[in-house]
Amino acid sequence: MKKKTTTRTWFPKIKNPIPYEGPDSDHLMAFRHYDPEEVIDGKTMSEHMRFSVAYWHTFRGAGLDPFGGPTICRPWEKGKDPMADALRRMDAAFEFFQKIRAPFWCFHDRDIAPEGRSLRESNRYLDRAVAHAKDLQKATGIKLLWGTANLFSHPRYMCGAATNPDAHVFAYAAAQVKKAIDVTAELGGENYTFWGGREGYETLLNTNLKREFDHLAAFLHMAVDYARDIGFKGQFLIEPKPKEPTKHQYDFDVASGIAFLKTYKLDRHFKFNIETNHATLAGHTFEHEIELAAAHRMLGSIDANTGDALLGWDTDQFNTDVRELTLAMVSILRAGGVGSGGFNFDAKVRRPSIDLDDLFHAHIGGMDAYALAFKKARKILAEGTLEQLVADRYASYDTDYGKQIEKKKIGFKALEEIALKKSQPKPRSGKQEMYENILMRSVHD
Ligand code: XLS
Ligand code: NI
Ligand code: NI
Repeated sequence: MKKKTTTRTWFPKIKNPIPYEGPDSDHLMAFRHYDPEEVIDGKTMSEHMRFSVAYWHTFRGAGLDPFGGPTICRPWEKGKDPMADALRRMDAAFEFFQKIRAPFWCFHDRDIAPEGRSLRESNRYLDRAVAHAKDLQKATGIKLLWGTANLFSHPRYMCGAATNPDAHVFAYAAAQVKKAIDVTAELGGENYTFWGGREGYETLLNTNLKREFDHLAAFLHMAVDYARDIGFKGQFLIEPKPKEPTKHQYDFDVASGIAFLKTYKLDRHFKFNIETNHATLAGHTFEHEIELAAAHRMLGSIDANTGDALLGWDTDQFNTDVRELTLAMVSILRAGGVGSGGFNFDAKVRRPSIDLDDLFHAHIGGMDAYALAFKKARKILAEGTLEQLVADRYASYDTDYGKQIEKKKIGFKALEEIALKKSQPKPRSGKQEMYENILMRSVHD
């Protein structure tokens, strides 16, 4: 990564970069497991992990919650001229990306530039921010993992964007996404994400569900067509979430996403951006969502965070649960990785974590936990005990009539003959506790 050369520093007390000191270090401003330069299988850890910082949380998060206003006040926010603030904030952001050693970043259009009084004015602000981002990317070597459009904050989108009952709002959202794809392409973004924050309904009483699904599909087809027209080669991603802010969101989870994309013949163009906290909100585990997307070759990227077991909403916390992450990593590695995706920390510091240091502690923890999980998952797969046990569990489908079932070469009549001839199937233990002990051994040894 190239060094950035600006005189002003926003994080004077933080070393550039945060050092890797190994598992025995007791320094809190150091990595213990993530050594970006460590080479594994011919690739650096930085290339394996493809960590990304989420602009909206780390640089726009002010600690608001439904009961109180901002608690977090950053030195680069002067509050006089929104465009000047945007540019200064971006300098601070790129200094942060470098110091924390994240090779990627992600943003919504409205995170990096203010919303203007008209679409034209918003686009003009965005162009200025993008020109600055382009310079900073060039100076630092930091790249854009994905861009997206904020189609949920402004009141015009309160009843959805592509699924809004008013075609005028649909048109406005289309214009905004067109521009967001343009700027993502301009900055060399490797993916473009759609998270359908308000694409859903609050009550069926006022909703034509079928028309809204059709409109959402039409919108995504238009995005795909436009990307083709301008030669944008990035991967399109859908980020499922079952609810919040909307009561029922259409991209509920990976399973409903697959059904939607296949129904509307969009599946060739999309993969999934899976967020841990969204998986659990949908009543799934993180690894379930990964495994399902991978099974359909639609695993695209990860929004790395976690929820709180006691709270029922998207708390977007940094995840340091190595056991959970190891399970996720096993599924990711088995699927061949995330390709052009990465691990984007869609996570925010808690409302009382108001120091600049806290941003570093948060990311260090998240990056270390993921790096450690990556190594543990590799060990589990290389050692092969779990893989072998699972293969053995399904071995009856490798030969004879089991194989014919998988090849669809046998039907009910022939299977009935077999069943009548053979004695009762002998129950075999699922051995869950033994599997759990194998995992525990791998995570804790
Ligand atoms: C919100 C989502 C959002 C997307 C980007 O819950 O996670 O932050 O990642 O629009
Ligand atoms: Ni997300
Ligand atoms: Ni989220």
